[in-house]
Amino acid sequence: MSTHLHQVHVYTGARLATLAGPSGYGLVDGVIAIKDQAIDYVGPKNRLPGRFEDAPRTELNGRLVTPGLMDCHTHLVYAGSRANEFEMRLEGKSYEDIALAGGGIISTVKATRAANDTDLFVQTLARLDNLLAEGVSTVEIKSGYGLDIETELRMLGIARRLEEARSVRIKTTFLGAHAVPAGMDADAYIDDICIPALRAAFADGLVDAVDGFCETIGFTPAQITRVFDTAKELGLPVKLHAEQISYLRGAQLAASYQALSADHLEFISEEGIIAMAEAGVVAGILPGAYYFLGETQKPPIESLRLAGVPMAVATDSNPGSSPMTSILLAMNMAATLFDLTPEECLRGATVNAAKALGLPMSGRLAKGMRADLAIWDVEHPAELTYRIGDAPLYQRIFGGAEC
Ligand code: DI6
Ligand code: FE
Repeated sequence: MSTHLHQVHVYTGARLATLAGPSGYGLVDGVIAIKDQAIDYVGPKNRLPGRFEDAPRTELNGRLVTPGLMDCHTHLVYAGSRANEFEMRLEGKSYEDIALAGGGIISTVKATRAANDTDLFVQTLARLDNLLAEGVSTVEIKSGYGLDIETELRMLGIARRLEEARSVRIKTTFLGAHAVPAGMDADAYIDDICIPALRAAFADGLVDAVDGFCETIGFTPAQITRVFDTAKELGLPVKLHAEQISYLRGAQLAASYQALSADHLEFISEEGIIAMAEAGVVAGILPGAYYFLGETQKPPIESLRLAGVPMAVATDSNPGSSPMTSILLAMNMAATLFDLTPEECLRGATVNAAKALGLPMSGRLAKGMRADLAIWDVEHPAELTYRIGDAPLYQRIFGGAEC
């Protein structure tokens, strides 16, 4: 964690992928000046305002500077591993079969409930560190492996505590509607546990947004509606796991609540795409789960693009369907598997991820934006999406401070 705080700093010799406009990398060769926690100037060196004349400087020798990357969909807090289910799937069982037989999410719930806070924290921190080593500044983290009031709150509390251990911004999402606990009725679970857990977590200041798993193996739109109505009453934004393995009109449901994002969307319909476009809902593109589950139905990227739905790219880091802690790999997969352009991938992990998190002052390099930066040992931004297994990070700047 950095202790080097400064008031003003100028980085010279930078190649800046500003992403400032609605399209293009917004490449600028020049300088970026930071004052306190915000970007004060981005542009050519000869127009740097005079007030920065005596500011400390760092020469970047042509290195690429991007906004700090943002992973806007993760389930980073959990205990245990599901390698056994990975083996079962390779022996022919499906993800749904395993879930219906009491494995899947429920097996991670058992491990998470059994883990003490220290173990849960340490296991999560290791995953977070993998993301930070790839220039990530902001991570969204969901609950949903507790499914009881105590453990849902514990997960969110651990997510919040990560901000004290590392230079990172955490956005917490309550995902009580993730799976039905063994032996319980889904409706009773929503009314008697999930919604009270949401109210308790909110009262403790632990919730930034509310999510649900709207699938045939998860919750129905009617059940999600009850959770979303509670979120609305509490003034919390919503988002949704929608149309990943079944088509339940989750995208339309998310749009009707002005959700921040609807994520996965492999089985979304044209009607769902239009609803998202009209409501300004971000599409969370999660190629890790598609890859790891060996799915064949891809999200309709070209239709989303044509409709003007902003696309975010995230890891969906979780033990069951996307055991991945690399945002750069998610970007690479979004390009290789789903045909997003490298520019869309970078936007997906910066400006559009910021949109999906309700953080309009992040994700671009422009005056007034938060000074979360990633400085890379590459010449062109396409290299970030192109490489596999290589994190060419030179330096991370978080809130204006070098990490
Ligand atoms: N996100 C989720 O929450 C589920 N799928 C997904 O993409 C399942 C996570 C799990 O299997 O643990
Ligand atoms: Fe997920």
